[in-house]
Amino acid sequence: MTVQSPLPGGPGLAQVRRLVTEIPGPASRELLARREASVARGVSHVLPVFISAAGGGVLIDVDGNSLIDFGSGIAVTSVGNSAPRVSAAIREQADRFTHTCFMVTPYEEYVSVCEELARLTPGDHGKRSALLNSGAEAVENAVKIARHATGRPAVVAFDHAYHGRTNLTMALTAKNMPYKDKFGPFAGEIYRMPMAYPLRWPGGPEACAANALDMITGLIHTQVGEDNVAAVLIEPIQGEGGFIVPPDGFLPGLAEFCQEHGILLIADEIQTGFCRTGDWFACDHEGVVPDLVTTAKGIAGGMPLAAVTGRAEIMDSVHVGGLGGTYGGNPVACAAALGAIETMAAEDLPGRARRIGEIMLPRLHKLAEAYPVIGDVRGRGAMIAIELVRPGTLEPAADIAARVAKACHTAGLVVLTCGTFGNVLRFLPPLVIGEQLLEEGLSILEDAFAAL
Ligand code: PLZ
Repeated sequence: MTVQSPLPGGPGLAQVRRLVTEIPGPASRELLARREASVARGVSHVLPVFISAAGGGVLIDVDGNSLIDFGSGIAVTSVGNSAPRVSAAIREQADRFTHTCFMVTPYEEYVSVCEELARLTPGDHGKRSALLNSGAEAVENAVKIARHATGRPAVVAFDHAYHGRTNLTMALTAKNMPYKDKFGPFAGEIYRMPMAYPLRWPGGPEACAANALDMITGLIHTQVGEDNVAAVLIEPIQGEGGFIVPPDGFLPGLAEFCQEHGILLIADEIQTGFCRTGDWFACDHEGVVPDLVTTAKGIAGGMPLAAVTGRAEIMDSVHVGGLGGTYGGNPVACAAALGAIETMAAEDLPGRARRIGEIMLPRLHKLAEAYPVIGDVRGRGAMIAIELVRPGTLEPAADIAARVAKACHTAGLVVLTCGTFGNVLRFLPPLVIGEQLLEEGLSILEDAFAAL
């Protein structure tokens, strides 16, 4: 028997951290044992606690502990868990119908989501969208569409990139462990280029944008040939690879190069999109208008939904029946997305994301002054990270990142790590988190560094 929280989730949950057992408590430990005996080992977890309710900035576990959420289920519950408009829309839709398959008999909710995507994604050109179930599936479809529209085979991706775990998206993802190791052979015609990573750029952050653009365009010319490239695929701020923010000018330069050569620019906004970085989309920051945009995660308040949105003529170059899937744009997921998007506008979540950044960054910079193991503080809006190194060097300190994360977890703060070298602590609070809870989370982090 497991103890279930008597409370429903959503923003009505008490917005406090409260530990009533050790982490994990007895009810979670019992579920962990069942998990071990039934769930594949390859599917891992960050914290060994099982959740029974969540909302606002807290997660409640089956032992009654209330944890502060700096993870949002990996940048998904930006509107908060069980956000009222999202759960009401899900309930209403589930009571009317749960599935027809849009490819068999269509329904309005799918069309409404595509209309919202056309309105909200960068650029005011004519757009079309296709809806899918997961981020990886969206990236797969963006590549299919780009190849079809251009008649070219090659796809350019970057160092530190993450695009998913399917065969094509593993090929596009840069990091071997844990994503790719012995899962090959991988899809072909993927060409990897250096990423404009200011902290680690050999010539220093000032030279990074111009040097990286020179290298990338040079390598595409000599190793691939511009005319063979269907698309350049990039996360405008890299997520799993370490919250790497390219220097100003890099993305616009890349967009210009693509346009010059008839190469499609695909922005993977799966982690950065839907208000996370303080704009509706990270590309908005420098006014970059990609040809195709992939979205997922934050789009539907936790329901599985993803999309490819792009220039009408590119999207519509694909023959009738060339895109789809049984569940893509499921009506319940679409209703949730409409509720989530309404929440983002009504509660000014881009503004909330910027405010979160304004609160977090000064405290993190101060922490970095006190602890030279923090080699970099970076991010935008509510997508913030610190990169840990051996003091005075760039040598990654993954062991320290793991220790700090563990200390935070034990104290009831959910934080995630990331980065090619596993040495980045990332912070992705729900955008609706209360400021007191946010400050308390930062204090826990500071305590974790003090206790090192
Ligand atoms: N593109 C930019 O961030 C998902 C992965 C977690 P799916 N990132 C979290 C894990 O370890 O599996 C992601 C992303 C970017 C694509 C994806 C893939 O999205 O919905 O997980 O398929």
